[in-house]
Amino acid sequence: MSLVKTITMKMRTAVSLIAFVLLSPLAFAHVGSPDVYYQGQAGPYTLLVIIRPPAVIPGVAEIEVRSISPGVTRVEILPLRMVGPGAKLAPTPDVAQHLGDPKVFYGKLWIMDRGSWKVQITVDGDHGKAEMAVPVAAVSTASLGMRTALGILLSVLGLLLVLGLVGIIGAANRDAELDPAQAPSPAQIKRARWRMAIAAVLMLAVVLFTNSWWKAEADDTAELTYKLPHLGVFLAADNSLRLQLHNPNAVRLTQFRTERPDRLRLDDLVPDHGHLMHLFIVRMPDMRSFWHLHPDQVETGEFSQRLPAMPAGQYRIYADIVHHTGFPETQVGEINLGNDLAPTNTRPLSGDDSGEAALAPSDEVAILADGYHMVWERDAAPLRAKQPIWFRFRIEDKDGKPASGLENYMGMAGHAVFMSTDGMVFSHIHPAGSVSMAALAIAQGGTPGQGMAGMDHSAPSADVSFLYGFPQAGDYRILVQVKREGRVETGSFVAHVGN
Ligand SMILES: [Cu+2]
Repeated sequence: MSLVKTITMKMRTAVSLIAFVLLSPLAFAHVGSPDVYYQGQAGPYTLLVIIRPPAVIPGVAEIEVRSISPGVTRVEILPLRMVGPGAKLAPTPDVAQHLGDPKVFYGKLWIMDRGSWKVQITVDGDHGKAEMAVPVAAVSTASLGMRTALGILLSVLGLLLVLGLVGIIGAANRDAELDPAQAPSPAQIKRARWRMAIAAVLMLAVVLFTNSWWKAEADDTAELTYKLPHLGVFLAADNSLRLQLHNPNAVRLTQFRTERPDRLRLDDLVPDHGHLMHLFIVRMPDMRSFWHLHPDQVETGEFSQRLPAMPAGQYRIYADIVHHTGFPETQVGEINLGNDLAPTNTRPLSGDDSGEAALAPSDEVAILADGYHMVWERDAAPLRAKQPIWFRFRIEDKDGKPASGLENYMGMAGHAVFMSTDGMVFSHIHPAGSVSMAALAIAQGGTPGQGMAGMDHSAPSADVSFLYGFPQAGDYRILVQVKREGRVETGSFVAHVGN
């Protein structure tokens, strides 16, 4: 590694450290909900993992591993690139530390580069060693200006350094050969002044050069800040919804400075639980008309879906996709339906598509379209932001008995959307947590097509639970989808989240 590169990295590290202190995490895939919550198996051990990625890369991710199974004595954590050579070049893992509770292990990891990462977790305990990998997408969500006070301080110190150096050069040329108390000759003074002038010009050149170098670095970094992609949305006469993916984000192909930032690709999408795109269309602000569709890719970056008969309104659109690196994105858009879409000019729901036109939100018991009930089995504890919470729901028949006939919906017992009522937070969640199932498959060394692996293929029971943590306080809606006797049912719940 060259000296310049080393210095650059150190400077960047310092900048991002400052940024980490100043910034709270903003938007990301999922929208506005960057933290990872995942529960899964490391061999015989069940672990609940929370990863809080930094707001600026390079930066520090916080990792919390809670052992649900007894007997875990040691946890090691290691950040690795999801794909490419970096995925194999493992640095030495960090040992996660206890903070009080012996079942909770905590550590911090430096994420040095933007993109698709995984945290490799090695546990040791009563049943021997085992491993699991949890995907995490690392992006900078902001680049920061320097604080004015710090800027002034550094400018003054810099100026003092420059003046000091010029002064030293002057003194050396004027006084170095003199005896104590001897006055310099006019010729020596003149020579010293000349050399001070030359030194000042050289120093000015150095300052200007480093300033432009710094600016180039800052511009590169700013270009790599993650921007929320906004879909191009167009509704054709036959009520086909056309979606043009937006690609505003640059990536650096390798960490080396010689590689200029490049665009993310759109020709590299991989299916996530069976579909290249999971499209959610939610009428705002009432959130009563809710649709979960799976458009077809008609061209690179272009998707199309004939809509079902939807009621008029202003709709928010969220499109979940996953890149081949396991990097998940949610693209957002809007569409205004001036009139109800006529049943004669629409396509009835089919396949995995689902939705409801008039969902009544409830606090605890949602009445489903088939007359069954979905009960949110919540305790009295208030909901708080940034806490991992198991959201448990039970499907009951009209007599209040656990429902039979539940089926897997796209390979899982259920799918849930956690969405803030202002639409600024949107997360598509599964029983295992907030990770993209395709990314999880890649992290565990499989292909995204195996995104169904590790899921329970047996017929689900009447209980379904989801692991999630709200990113911030506010009002949310939880939209829970299960499949029973061939029909997808959606329950809508109101959640008030405090700090
Ligand atoms: Cu899903």
